[in-house]
Amino acid sequence: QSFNVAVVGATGAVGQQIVRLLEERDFPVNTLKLLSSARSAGKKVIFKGQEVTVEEATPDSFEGVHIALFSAGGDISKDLAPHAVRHGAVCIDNTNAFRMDPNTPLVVPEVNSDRIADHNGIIANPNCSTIQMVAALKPLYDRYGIDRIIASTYQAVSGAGNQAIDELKRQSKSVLEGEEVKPDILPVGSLPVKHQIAFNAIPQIDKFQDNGYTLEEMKMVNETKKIMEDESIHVTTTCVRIPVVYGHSESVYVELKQDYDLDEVKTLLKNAPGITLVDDPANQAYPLATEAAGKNDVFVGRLRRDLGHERGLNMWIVSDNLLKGAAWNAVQIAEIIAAKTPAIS
Ligand code: 11C
Repeated sequence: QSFNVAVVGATGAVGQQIVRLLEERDFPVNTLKLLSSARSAGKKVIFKGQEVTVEEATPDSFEGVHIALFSAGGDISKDLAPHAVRHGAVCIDNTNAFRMDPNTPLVVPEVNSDRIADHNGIIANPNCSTIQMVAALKPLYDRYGIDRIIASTYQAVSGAGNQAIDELKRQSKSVLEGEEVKPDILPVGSLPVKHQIAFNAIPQIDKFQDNGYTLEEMKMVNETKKIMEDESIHVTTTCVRIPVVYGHSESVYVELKQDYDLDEVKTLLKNAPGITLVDDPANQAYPLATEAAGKNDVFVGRLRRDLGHERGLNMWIVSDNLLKGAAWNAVQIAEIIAAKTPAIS
């Protein structure tokens, strides 16, 4: 049993990880089509020892494709995913294009894998900062219920793509060598004002919305409610870009609906799928971006009861934004689809 797979955005920060994971997981690939914008077409990528040439993605690229993984930006997904569906492919979309569409499931397998079956050709992968938070909160939601979430994020530059990684490295070198820093990409490539990211913290990820929150902050608010299927949860967020390359960190304060026992919380998290508990203050053990980078799990620690609210709990949640936050979550969904789909070749 194997599948004709297409990766759209194959040369981007997430696409590269998808291709690597398909190989590492030995995903049942019959043919692999690597697609991109015209700019990256012609590049070569090695998959299982074979050179694959990246092709320009067009509406007809999806003929014969069974599973298409998109991570080339929302506009490309909006344009091309419907064509992939027309050709009979199931699309797993890493962009914001379809996430809040009521007919598109928004899936984190540890939380709501049962929703995959509801798809109409497209399954949306949530935003990276949402994925790691809901994966960690789901066991607590199921046991106690959740009234309120207050999250502050410390996000890696790789969330903004390979160019932002280059920018952080270039700027860090300039600062250390006493040269002038010329910000070019962050906080938002398409906006005129840029800020230094090296040795700085920028409280803006994506564009501001009319309500004063950024789009990244609103993604966390809206996606959390959709994935948890609970509009009553109060969610508020502040998203900050910091000079880290891989791994988003989050300070999450959660008010549970029922009284909780801290040891039970630890046990629930220890036993939860995809979660690694690292919570040993006596030995200064807690999740770190440097240790989460390159791993598929979500790491949780610094668990402590709020000093003013009996049902308040503080947590520190860290995960590799390109892996569980994007490529790994998408490949997990692809694996679930593959396991449930009859043999096709
Ligand atoms: C960031 N979270 O860190 C963003 C990247 O909607 O999938 C992911 C954007 C998205 O900049």
